[in-house]
Amino acid sequence: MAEEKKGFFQRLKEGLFKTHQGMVSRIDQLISGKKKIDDLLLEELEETLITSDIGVKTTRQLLDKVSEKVKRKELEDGDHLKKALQEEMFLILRQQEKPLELSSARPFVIMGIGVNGTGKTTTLSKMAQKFKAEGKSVLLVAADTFRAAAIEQLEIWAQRVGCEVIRHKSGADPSAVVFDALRAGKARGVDIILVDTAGRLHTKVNLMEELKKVKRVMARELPDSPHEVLLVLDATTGQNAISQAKMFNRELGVTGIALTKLDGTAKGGILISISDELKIPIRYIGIGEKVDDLREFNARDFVDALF
Ligand SMILES: Nc1nc2c(ncn2[C@@H]2O[C@H](COP(=O)(O)OP(=O)(O)O)[C@@H](O)[C@H]2O)c(=O)[nH]1
Ligand SMILES: [Mg+2]
Repeated sequence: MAEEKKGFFQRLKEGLFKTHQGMVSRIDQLISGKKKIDDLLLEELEETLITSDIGVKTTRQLLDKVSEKVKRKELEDGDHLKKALQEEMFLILRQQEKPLELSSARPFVIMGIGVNGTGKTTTLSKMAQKFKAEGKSVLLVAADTFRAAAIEQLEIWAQRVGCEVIRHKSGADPSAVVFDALRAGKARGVDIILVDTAGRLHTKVNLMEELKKVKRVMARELPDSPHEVLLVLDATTGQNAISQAKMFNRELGVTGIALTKLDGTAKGGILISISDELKIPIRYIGIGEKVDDLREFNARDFVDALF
């Protein structure tokens, strides 16, 4: 078990290695050998944090906190400064460490949303696999009917997971697929329904209106559903992820976030920015393509692995 735990943490460290190099190693360079913390050092630190996508506002806030400690002579050297920074990041992240808890609702409906390519289909499929492993029955729903390939991709996942997929022909009305899925889920007493939606933004059919309709159909078929509106964001898109989140939240009301592809960026500081600016629970982080690479978000593990 200890071995397994170590392997699990080691994998997280590997997944965050680029950000470690891009941010923490640069912090190390700044502070190495510094016996005194001066304004120049703090300025350089500010630049490092901003270029790691922590965002101007959140960086400012972090630096205010550590500057106060410097003034109060609580931080004597660079190592203390680094430790303090790590703890302040932890405090921001901890506020949004709220794992997805399944209520007693059956079926429990999760609607995955987000722009194309962020990782919706893979994230929902990985979640399906995790729920399956916990002994729950799951249904995957192909409500991204825009491209035939999207439906096929979900079917391949469903085969791998060993669960059923509800689908219509490509081009069908996503609301109709969802209607069928909820009917089927209720009739069969399914535990969890995971709904994969489209993410194209620039086409004739307005995506937001389509998703709102899907949501309305869910609420009509099963009051209080969807129980989770999970927004999937791609860490490699940086500050764009924040504006996407604001837009989706305004239109649809987001109840949780999954941030994917942290393994693919040196600017994983975006997670801290997301946590601080959006105040939306962070459910999962993605650090690779394997099922185990989708992790329930844990603030302590994240900062420890990062630093
Ligand atoms: N490296 C990496 N790739 C990921 C992660 N999550 C998803 N992907 C990949 O991102 C690509 C797009 O994912 P997909 O689920 O099809 O996105 P969708 O368009 O939002 O449904 C796929 O190749 C996934 O394997 C992650 O955490 N890390
Ligand atoms: Mg997809």
